[in-house]
Amino acid sequence: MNIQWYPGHMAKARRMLTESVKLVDVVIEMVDARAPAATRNPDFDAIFGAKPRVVVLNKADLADSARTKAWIAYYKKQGMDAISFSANAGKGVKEAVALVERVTRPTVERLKSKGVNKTVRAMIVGIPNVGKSTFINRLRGTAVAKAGDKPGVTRGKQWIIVGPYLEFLDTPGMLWPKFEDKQAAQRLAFIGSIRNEIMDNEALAMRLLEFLRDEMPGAIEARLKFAPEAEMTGGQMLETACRKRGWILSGARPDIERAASLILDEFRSGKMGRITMETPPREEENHAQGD
Ligand SMILES: Nc1nc2c(ncn2[C@@H]2O[C@H](COP(=O)(O)OP(=O)(O)OP(=O)(O)O)[C@@H](O)[C@H]2O)c(=O)[nH]1
Ligand SMILES: [Mg+2]
Repeated sequence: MNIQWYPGHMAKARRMLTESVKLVDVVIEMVDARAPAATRNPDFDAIFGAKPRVVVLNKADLADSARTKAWIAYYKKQGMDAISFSANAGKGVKEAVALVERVTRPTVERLKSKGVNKTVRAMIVGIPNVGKSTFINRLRGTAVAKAGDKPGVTRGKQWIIVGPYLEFLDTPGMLWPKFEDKQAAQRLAFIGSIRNEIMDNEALAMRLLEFLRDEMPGAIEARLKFAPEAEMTGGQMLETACRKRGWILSGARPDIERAASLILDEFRSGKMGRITMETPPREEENHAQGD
């Protein structure tokens, strides 16, 4: 899988973020709790510099809760406040507001002592489709930011008033120029953060089945009605799934195309079970990197 993706609108998004960060008190970096490392944009460190930044692990309802906790502990150890969130269900609203308040308290208090009621401005950033707009809508309580089930829904930045002294800047999802780590790129594709058009659905579904066979064979058994054997290829598993689930065309040919897109959909919507594909780097690795 060779992905080189940096269309013009991503370059524009980068410029916009660089400009916008000057207008806000805190940056909320949203990652997908199912792949907190792969969905983290490595460019953000350079773009946001010293601006206070917090992490929200969204789509926690689709992720493994023990691993989500481990990731939160990891971020905190790195000196970054973090919470989990389920924007769809609206779980974590109080914690999210408290998080923003915690980080911006010194500025708010300083101004209060001068008699000024400061409006806190937070910018939400992250790669496409992690749930930035849905998160803002949840915090506000009404759906004002456009959200949707595909990457690239938010096109430009948009200020949204969340409370009397709280405003959020919604921004378009931003990917990074090169996906050096092919495994990470694959995880992005599994969860649907990379557009389907630049990936072959069938190849992707085969890779996903191989991943599930190794990590979560129970999901294949439960949803696709067969026990995957260790030596089965992704292609063989896809064909078997067609037969077991009745995705068959005339002439008894397996409907591979349909199977691929249905399997990807089932995985992405959590029907195959809650799964986190990544664990936080271990202590020793951190030290090794710092040496
Ligand atoms: N299961 C689940 N789905 C979510 C959650 N948050 C958002 N979604 C869904 O994810 C999809 C993307 O949500 P958006 O809010 O449009 O994502 P975004 O980050 O604003 O995307 P772009 O504007 O394209 O960058 C939508 O179909 C949402 O309903 C969540 O916590 N859990
Ligand atoms: Mg959006």
